[in-house]
Amino acid sequence: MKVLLSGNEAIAHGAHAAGVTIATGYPGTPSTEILETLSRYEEVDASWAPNEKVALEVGIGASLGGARALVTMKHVGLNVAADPLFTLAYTGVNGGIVIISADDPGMHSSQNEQDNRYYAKAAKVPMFEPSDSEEAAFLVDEAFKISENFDIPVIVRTTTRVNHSKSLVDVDIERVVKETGYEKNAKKYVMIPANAKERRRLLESKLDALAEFSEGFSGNRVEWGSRHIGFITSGISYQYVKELYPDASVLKLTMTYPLPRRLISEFIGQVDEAIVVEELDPYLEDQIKAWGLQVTGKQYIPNIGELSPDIIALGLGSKDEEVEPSGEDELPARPPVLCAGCPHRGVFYVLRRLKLIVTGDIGCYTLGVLPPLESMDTCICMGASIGNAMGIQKATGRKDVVAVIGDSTFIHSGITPLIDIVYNQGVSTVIILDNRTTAMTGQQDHPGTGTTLKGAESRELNLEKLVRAIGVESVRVADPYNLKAVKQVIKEEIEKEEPSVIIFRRACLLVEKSNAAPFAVNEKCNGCKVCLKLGCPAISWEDNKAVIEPSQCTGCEVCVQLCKKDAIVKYQ
Ligand SMILES: Cc1ncc(C[n+]2csc(CCOP(=O)(O)OP(=O)(O)O)c2C)c(N)n1
Repeated sequence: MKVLLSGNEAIAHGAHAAGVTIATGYPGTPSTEILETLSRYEEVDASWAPNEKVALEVGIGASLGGARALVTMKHVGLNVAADPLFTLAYTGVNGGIVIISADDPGMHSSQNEQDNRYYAKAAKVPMFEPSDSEEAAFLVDEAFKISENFDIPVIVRTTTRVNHSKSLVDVDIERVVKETGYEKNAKKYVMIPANAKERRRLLESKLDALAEFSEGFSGNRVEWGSRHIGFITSGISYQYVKELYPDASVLKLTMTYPLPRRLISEFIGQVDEAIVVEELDPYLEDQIKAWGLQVTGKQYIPNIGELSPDIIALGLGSKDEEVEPSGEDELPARPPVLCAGCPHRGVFYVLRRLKLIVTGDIGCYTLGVLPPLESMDTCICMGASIGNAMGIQKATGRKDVVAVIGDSTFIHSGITPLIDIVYNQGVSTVIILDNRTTAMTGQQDHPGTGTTLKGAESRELNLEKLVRAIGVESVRVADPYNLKAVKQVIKEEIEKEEPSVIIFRRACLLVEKSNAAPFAVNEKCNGCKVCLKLGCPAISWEDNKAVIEPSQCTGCEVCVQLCKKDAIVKYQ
């Protein structure tokens, strides 16, 4: 039976069919739904790790224990997990390990658009790139076999379009579980230099064998058509090429590390002109050129952003007069905003008033950078806010440097930089915006919520106790809906000659719905616009007066506290 599945659902399905028993990862768009889907299978132990490095390390342990392990993350997550990855290539696996790297060309929801194909080459591990859901399911299953046959971890690299688009997948594949059991083997798994040197040489011979495998792998295939132009492509770009040039010859590469050199060379030799169509960097093109083969690519196809049939047609326009961009109107932009009633809003309002240096981090609260709140000075990567604050404080000598970080992000990578502040005698204030969830990626649980991915009750990480144990003595907890309290506690803490942590705690409204009655604006409104400075999407401006949309207002009362005219009252 074939059913319509997203790429993420298909990957989960493929992993289930492959007999995966342990699956772990850290949320991150566009990868998140893979583990959420897998968690519905009773027979799969699916869990959120505190970060991607821990996820991969658990995956490695599971593999050594004999299980097939799936580890999922978004592209930048692989930066966090890179340390174990590079050495895992040396040790190899026991049960198969497949790592999903979900890349985000176009940065729909990411801070950069790094091309993770280079990770496969740099870490020396095989990589596969599906072009649709059916292939994603097939490749995950296949990747486990390759992982075990070649004793190596495998990366399956997807991109947002593949993760989130739906296509038909055969779901009648039977689940086969194969567990190999644990066997002590220090020479293989303890990477002291003496052992690592041997494994390093072995890895090179595995790559030679994998390159040979790549030549005959069914996913690397030629689809012959006109020999005037031959396209070399992979992933979602393959779909675009087929849509635009159904009659052209195409070499579809599905195993993109190691590449099948002979297959590519023979293909190029049989077409008049070979063009590489690939998203982001000239990963394929550079390698093919390095072999001394004649191809073009990036001279026509942009290396920035997501591709589309239109962009490719435009780029190759001079070559194919018949293909014109469709010229469809762009959809109107809908910039993201903090939700009405978001507990982060009041904190940013106060931070702006106080004119502090605010080092920011990644999560819903990053939207505090946008007007009218405009109260964030930096945002680099998860966990960076705290180290950034320490550095700015050291360089400027200013005490009024505040790091702002979400609860999930603090647990992910905020703990070690806080240790640095304490250890190296910093005095910055760290604000943890504890909304009791990982809101940005769709409200996933984390150690601080006390509930697992499977919905089981677990021990809740106590942030106050944790930061005290690190050595922070000034630890305050306050309600972010109370603007006076927010202002007072921040002012007091930045004055101190010691590190301090403020936890503003209030659940995200998408997790705990509000039952409070909405508010409305009455005739006392004098049009001062102070309530508009909150940037609440429930408040708008009509006929020189503020207006609150009752269906959007959550009754948080933050705007009520700002109105000097008592013009914001319960909706009647
Ligand atoms: C290394 C890395 N992994 C995952 C992500 C995806 N991501 C962005 S923010 C975030 C966590 C947000 O949760 P939290 O810090 O609690 O803030 P909230 O969105 O709830 O305000 C995640 C998982 C990322 N950007 N980088």
